[in-house]
Amino acid sequence: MKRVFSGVQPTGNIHIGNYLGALKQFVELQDDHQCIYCIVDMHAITVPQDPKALKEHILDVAALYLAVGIDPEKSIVFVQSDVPGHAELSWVLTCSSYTGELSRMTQFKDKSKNKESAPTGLFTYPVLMAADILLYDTDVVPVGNDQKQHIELCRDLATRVNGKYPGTFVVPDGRFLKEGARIMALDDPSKKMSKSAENIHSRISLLDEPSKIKKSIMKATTDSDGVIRLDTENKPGISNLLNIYSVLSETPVADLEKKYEGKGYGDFKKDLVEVTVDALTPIRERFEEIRHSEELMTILRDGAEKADEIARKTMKRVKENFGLGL
Ligand code: ATP
Ligand code: LTN
Repeated sequence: MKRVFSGVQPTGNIHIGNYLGALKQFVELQDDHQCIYCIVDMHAITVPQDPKALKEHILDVAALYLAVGIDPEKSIVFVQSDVPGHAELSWVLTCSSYTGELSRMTQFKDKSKNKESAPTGLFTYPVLMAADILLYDTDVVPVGNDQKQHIELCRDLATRVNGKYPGTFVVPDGRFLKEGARIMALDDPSKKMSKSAENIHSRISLLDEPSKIKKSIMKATTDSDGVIRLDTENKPGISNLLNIYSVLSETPVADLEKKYEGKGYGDFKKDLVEVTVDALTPIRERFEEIRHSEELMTILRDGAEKADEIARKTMKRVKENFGLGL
């Protein structure tokens, strides 16, 4: 079975962009892959975090993983900082990377824009991400489109090290979802939906109450020509909503365009509220059941143990190939 690895940062409320771009694939892959899903808390501290809130967010993401359908009987679920190999391998890979290639990462450029000096962790973030992936001899990495450049860097690093020390790493492939791969912010469809955006109506979180979902969708930016048609360039707002509707209801966009021919944005948005509430309610209910349970802690502890076992084997090989240690 091919091995899958992916991670989500515990930096806030998981939104439908994370769900449709990443988590939904995580669940689908479980049946015919060996999957490892991580809560990447060490990535979260690349920007300042409140320690108490971070702990809560770690457990939130873990409970959400399970609530969307990740099954701990099939997949390994764990917290990144519970497995020391991530930090260890990250250093080894840092020494195989160049400042030039890291400076070209668009996420770093975005996040450090207008700052006189950026945190070093923000700069080396993609190297830690490469370590996450390579530590488990990963074959496939399901992620949203925004991570393409980071996956490319990971492949470059693996190939570079293998060139020097053959057989060190498995070179992984990214798996990007086309439909729904990039969900845009509801208040500004030129930006991606993000956990960290200030306006809460820019996103729909998986745990939003129906009243909040309604408010955010009804407020969503559209355009003035009143036609419900997919046209990302000229009608980014409606196209984004169509895309969300389509993936949540598993209906092709063309069918939706037909269904709403001659209808207004108001009707369309009302139906989208219903579709969204129907899709998210079972997730919210399951989340409430497990978030404060002892079961969740046991799953994370077991997960870390299993992950560590794989990580140790890789680190042994890496250290041997690099000539590190005794
Ligand atoms: P932030 O915007 O605060 O940096 P984020 O929302 O991008 O965070 P991550 O934890 O970085 O969240 O991402 C988790 C997963 O969700 C990744 O695989 C990422 O590619 C995917 N993802 C994030 N935002 C979107 C989006 N708007 N549309 C589709 N996928 C997304
Ligand atoms: N950088 C990713 C989160 C992430 C990740 C990973 C995804 C950290 N390590 C390893 C896949 C594999 C993000 O911001 N979405």
